[in-house]
Amino acid sequence: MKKLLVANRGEIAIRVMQTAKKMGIKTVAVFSEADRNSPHVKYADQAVCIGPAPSNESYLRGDKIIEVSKELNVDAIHPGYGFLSENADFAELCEANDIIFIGPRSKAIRVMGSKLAAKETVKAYDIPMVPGTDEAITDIPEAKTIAKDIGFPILIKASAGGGGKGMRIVENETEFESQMDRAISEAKNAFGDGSVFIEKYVASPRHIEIQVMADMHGNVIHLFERECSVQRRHQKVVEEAPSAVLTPELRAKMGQAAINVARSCDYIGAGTVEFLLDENLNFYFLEMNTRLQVEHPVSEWIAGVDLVELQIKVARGEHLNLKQEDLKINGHALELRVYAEDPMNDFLPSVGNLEVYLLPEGENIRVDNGFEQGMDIPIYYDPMLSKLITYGKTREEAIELMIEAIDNYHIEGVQTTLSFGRFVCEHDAFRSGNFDTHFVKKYYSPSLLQDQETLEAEIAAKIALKHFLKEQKVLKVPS
Ligand code: MV4
Repeated sequence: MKKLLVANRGEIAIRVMQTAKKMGIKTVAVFSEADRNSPHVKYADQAVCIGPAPSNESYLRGDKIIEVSKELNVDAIHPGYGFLSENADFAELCEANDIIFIGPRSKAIRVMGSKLAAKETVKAYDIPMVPGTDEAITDIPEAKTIAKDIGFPILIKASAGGGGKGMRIVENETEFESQMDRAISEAKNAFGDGSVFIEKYVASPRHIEIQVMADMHGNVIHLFERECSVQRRHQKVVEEAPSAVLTPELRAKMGQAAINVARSCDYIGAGTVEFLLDENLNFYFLEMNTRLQVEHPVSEWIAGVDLVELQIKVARGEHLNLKQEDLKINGHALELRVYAEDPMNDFLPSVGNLEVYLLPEGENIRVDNGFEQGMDIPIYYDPMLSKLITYGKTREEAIELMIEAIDNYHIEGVQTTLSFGRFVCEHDAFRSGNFDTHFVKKYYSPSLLQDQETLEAEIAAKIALKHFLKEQKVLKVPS
């Protein structure tokens, strides 16, 4: 593999190219007209414009990207996350054109893209699943009987959904039919596939996911868990590894379940198996994400691996040289997603110019960043600016360092989620480790951020006054 094209933008494009460079592989960036001056374009050895700003005319144009790859003699394509990363047709197109797709084979992407096909596939592998139906619902009265057996509340999920899209809670029997009708028509509209199924609703779960890595020779390992319960409307905000609540025994069990999920679909490369964990620490398989995830750095830090390097190696056909029994968790890592969104105003995207943009630096701080001072934030894409990652020997150390790093991250020109990250890190529920997926809904309101800012301003004013008075005294003494 001499030349790698990264079919993505922003921080992840740079992140992937960093490892490619380290491995002596030439890099090709693709970019839209909106990204002409973006850091990922400058960072690459070669860069090609693939179309206008809207992603369906640029970053989603698989055909264009293949064309560029052939022209430039590209050996492999890394899709990053989002865009084409979980597009089975694109993986197939790469396969058909003899270009290595850095990810699993198209078949695994397709199976895991359908929640029902995924359930069917893992069935023989003894994976715990939430009680529910495992086939698309065609007969609503029959489904109602099943729902009554399971017990309300239940959740209707779209098979083609995922990441929270196409879900509906049904609290009781009387609303079952109407909710079912709506769910089916919504699924048809959103995904072109009206298949839905039902599950018992797990009321206050944690979201725990396991990082897996598989080679072409049947070796599959897991790289422990990530705790991703701090999320807002299915958008993760803070992630960490390891989870504050897993015991070594539970970790081993969930890790083995994740490995089995990967085996069930002949998985190759980096993947993530999502689980719900209930209050009694029962875990249930939800879905598998067949890509490198945004939050992969926290796993890299505690496991001491470079996941992109492993992805590239297994894509070249190499054997995983890591054995499960040799892997161990070292310390604790925390990630805050820094979005150009206004936490005071319902997290509305806050686009504009990055008038000031200064990153925190230091030992145990990593910033995976895609922006620089003076840039405009394009309106066309996800407004994530960077990921701020901190590490500590203990969870407390990682949290303290995160607060310090947030304070040393200077952004002016747009609103960001930095202040929100500080709120999370200072919250008792977060610090105690006793929280679930309802954390944000339960504890956050903009007024708290306001209060916090006022409090900080007051403290700063007090300190300033103290210094002022001290100086006054110093001045007074000699006289
Ligand atoms: C659930 C659930 C409760 N019970 N399934 C949301 C994302 C998708 N991967 C599955 N999700 C959920 N499935 C059952 N049977 C609650 C969620 C859920 C959730 C899961 C993970 C992280 C955040 C979440 C927020 C709301 C709901």
